[in-house]
Amino acid sequence: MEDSLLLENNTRYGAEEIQVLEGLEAVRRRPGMYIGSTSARGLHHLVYEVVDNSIDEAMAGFCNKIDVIVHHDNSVTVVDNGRGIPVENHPKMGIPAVEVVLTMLHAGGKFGGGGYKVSGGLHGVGVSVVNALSEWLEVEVRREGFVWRQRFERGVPVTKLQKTGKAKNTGTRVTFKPDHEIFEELEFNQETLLQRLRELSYLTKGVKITLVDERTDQQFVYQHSGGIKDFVVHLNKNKNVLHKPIYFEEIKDDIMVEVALQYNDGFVENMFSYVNNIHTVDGGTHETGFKTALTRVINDYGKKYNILKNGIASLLGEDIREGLTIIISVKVPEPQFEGQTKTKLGNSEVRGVVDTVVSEKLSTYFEENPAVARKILEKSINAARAREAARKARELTRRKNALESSTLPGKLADCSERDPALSELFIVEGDSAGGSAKQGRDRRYQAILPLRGKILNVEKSRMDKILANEEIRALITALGTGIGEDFNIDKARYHKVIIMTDADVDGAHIRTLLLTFFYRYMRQLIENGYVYIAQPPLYRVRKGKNDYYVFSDHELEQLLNRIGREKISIQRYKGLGEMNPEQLWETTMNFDSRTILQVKLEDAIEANHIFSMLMGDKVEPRREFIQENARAVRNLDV
Ligand code: 0RA
Repeated sequence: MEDSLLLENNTRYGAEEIQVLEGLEAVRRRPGMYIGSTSARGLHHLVYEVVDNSIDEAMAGFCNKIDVIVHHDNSVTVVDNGRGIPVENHPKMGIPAVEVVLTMLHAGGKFGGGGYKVSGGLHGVGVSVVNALSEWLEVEVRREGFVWRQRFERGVPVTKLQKTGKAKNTGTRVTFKPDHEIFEELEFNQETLLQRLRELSYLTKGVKITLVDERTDQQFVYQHSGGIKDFVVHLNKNKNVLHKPIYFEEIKDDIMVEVALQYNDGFVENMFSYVNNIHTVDGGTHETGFKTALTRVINDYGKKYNILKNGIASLLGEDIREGLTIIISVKVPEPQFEGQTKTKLGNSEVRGVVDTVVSEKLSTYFEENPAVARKILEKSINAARAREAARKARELTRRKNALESSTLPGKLADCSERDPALSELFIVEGDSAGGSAKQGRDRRYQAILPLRGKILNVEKSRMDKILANEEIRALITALGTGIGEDFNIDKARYHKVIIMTDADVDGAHIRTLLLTFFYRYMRQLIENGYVYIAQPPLYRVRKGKNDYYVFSDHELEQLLNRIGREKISIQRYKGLGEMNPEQLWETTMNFDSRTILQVKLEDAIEANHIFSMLMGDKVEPRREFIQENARAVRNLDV
């Protein structure tokens, strides 16, 4: 064999093995290329990657149950009841197929038994990547009447595939521990995982997805027999809806199109689009196809039945989409993602397919449900009439709000420095933390803007109402940039805008809200790298005269291992307000010792997504989220 390598222990490595090692090496050397980053986001992608494989199995019709278990040591298990990864020897490699799937880059799809692979976007890189980036990974396959197991370390098999018992059923179980040599952050965030699993459960109808968090002893179950139709109902909860949700799906030219929509009596368009289960924030050809079709179908219907008269010759797309909640999910064999953040579908063939499918299905629906068609037309005509007037009125009120007024808000404690490049603005949650920050700061370079609890209430409202919120207006004035179309980055009064919130749920909430706000109305602030998140400590550990500040549970473990567990006192900071000015300065604000995280556009996109789904338009969404989960727990199998 020419293409081979003689190892020290005299085993000869063939071309395939070399390829495997080189593959793993490449992944470990440049993990960001495969999973985006090695931050918390990349860490969570590992789970999504494994779950995606089970979702593929569900979409192929062989799996209806997926369990995700987060263990105490932040290792994760994903179990499904699919066919199990094949165990027979791979014809070319001469090793079990499951080992090939877990060690060869992009090997996952090669055995695919038809159907759609969700892979292709941000993740979809294959379980071998998860394997390469895990300290260890164990796979257990139930297939052909037996249980099979194999263990890997940093992607390299350390056991052969072993038959360990008999099995009546089939399925795959993968347990992995993310490698601390690779990831900056090792702790899984329960809500982040729940968010994605819930979304997947809507996108894959019928499949039952469970998250068991052994760290908190909690269990959550998501299952939606109606799929994206249930998703639309969920988004329209607490709204007055005009009709039952409309749902259809069709496969055309190898592209699967699934649409669910429902009008409410509000004025906001709420569209979520997905390609192979990836949320396409920036839309693309599938969205365009849908919009074109909807506009045409409604206009045609209006003309055909003489509803469009009285001076309105035709309706604009934006008129027709007022009050529309819609999910479009397409499955495309070879998706092309475009744009800076790769969240826009580029495949031009999809536009025509979606247009055709939506046109056919919707016109049939309207012929069969004329009452619904009339309601939608009536609403659209009102929208068209109100459009001009509304826009003028809106602009007037915005001006009146004096967002660009030169008087700085009273609650801002400004810095004395006038050079924006040297100035920082801390946006601080709560008056008491605001007080500490004002006392603890370096007043030459650091300005403090406390946000009162009231900002929490605005989660009920849509963004346009948030703009009327006093706290937000103070923020806009303090920043000096103006907003939306009038935004001018050159007027920014600070080149560091640092969000400093409590390390609890409300804090996360306010951070999400602020990031969403920046993303929608001051995107350049993020693109220019001006937005940061402060990292206050989670614990203070006191031993004798020494104080140690730690920033995660993982760090706490490490510290305790180092300094011992005797004669110590541990304080968990529930809020910034629990720190005195000196502590806040020392741990969080001091230029020399602090860590601040620069917000990337992707972080803001994620925040925006979470905001729209969880907070944007629901009454007391946070409580509802918890209740929904509580309900889910009661619905668990008994
Ligand atoms: C390759 C081929 C087949 C299934 C799978 C992979 C598979 C992979 C994963 C990963 C997690 N769960 C999974 N379940 C299945 C099809 C095998 C056949 O034709 O029977």
